[in-house]
Amino acid sequence: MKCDRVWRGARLATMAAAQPGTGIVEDGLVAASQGRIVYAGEAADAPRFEANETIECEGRWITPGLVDCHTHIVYGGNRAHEFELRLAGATYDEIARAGGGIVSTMRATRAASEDALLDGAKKRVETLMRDGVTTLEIKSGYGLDLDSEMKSLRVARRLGEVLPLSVVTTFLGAHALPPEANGDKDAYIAEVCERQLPAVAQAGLADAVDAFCESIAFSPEQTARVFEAARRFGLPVKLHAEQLSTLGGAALAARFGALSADHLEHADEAGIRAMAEAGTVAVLLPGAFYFLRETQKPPVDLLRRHGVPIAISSDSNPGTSPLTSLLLTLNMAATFFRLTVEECLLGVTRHAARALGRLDRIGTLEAGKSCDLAIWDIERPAELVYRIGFTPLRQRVWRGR
Ligand code: DI6
Ligand code: FE
Repeated sequence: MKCDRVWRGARLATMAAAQPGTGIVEDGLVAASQGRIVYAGEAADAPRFEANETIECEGRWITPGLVDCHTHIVYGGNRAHEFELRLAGATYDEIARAGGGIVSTMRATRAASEDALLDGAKKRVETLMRDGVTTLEIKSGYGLDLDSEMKSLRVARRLGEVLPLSVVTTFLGAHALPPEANGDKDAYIAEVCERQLPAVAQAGLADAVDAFCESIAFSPEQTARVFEAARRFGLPVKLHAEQLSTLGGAALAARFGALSADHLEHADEAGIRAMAEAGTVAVLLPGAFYFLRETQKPPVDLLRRHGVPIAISSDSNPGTSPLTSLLLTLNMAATFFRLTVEECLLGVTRHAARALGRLDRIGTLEAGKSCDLAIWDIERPAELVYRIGFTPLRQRVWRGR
């Protein structure tokens, strides 16, 4: 059988649902043609391939390329000064209410040119890529007006054109209230639903719609309006839910069949049961938990008991998670949230792909999927979670290259 490339002599963690755990194959082979996997599994069971190129992996491990399914990585400026204020005792909430926080990044994002936003984000994305990331979700939400939201989403799309990775975009107009709304959240939500979202959808700039459901942001009722608008344009939804308080965001997300509900530190059992029934993925974001020095952990045992798939993401953003390492994020998920190595690895592969609605294309090593691989210089997969500030990535393969 002819194919473009074969990787052999590798140990695989296929992450395929059909196999137990992480789907370990001790003597594995991966074959790719035209950017897709045509075979991944035991070398002994593989058809005889005639490849244009054969790569000897010498016992290295291959996992699916990693998926970072929740970032706000396109933004202007940074928030180092607010970090100093927090070190001096101010809280995230106080800074946000005093006009800092998301709104300070909004000002810098509005002021930045498209090229400047691209240059800034590109460096951060390249850093994530050194951890083996091949698919990245990027949200808007620092523009908070039509032009700046469109600008941010265009930059996100361009990142996927200038860098060898797949970018999935999410419209997050309902992230915070811009100052020109003069405190009128309902009027701003109307603007998001009637003006921003339709324009973004018609321009094809968003793959999904998100909102920040929180007392410092938008209520469940306002969030529901955004979700109804998304539904009118056929866009799937996801939600920043129960990060700082219990507002019922998890159940709300489930009610709209959301791809994911993210954060969830304060989620209750009713919300988690609803997520399980709806097939909504829980995206845990230990970087924000760490950086805000939170003490309330997400209810991991409840998620396990109800069988909710758990994804893990960097939440890379300037305010609450200035984090650009997905492997460090895994170490945090294990250390703070007590996730197992298997849960961590599934959280940045199969379950993260599902949180993006892309499980049919990425997230596991299975025939038919995009040949996105991370090849690692490690002895066992636990090393990907164990180290702090070290990337054992040998090679990243995106769409077969
Ligand atoms: N939750 C978060 O943690 C980030 N956005 C959100 O909705 C915070 C973003 C920021 O502070 O800039
Ligand atoms: Fe976020």
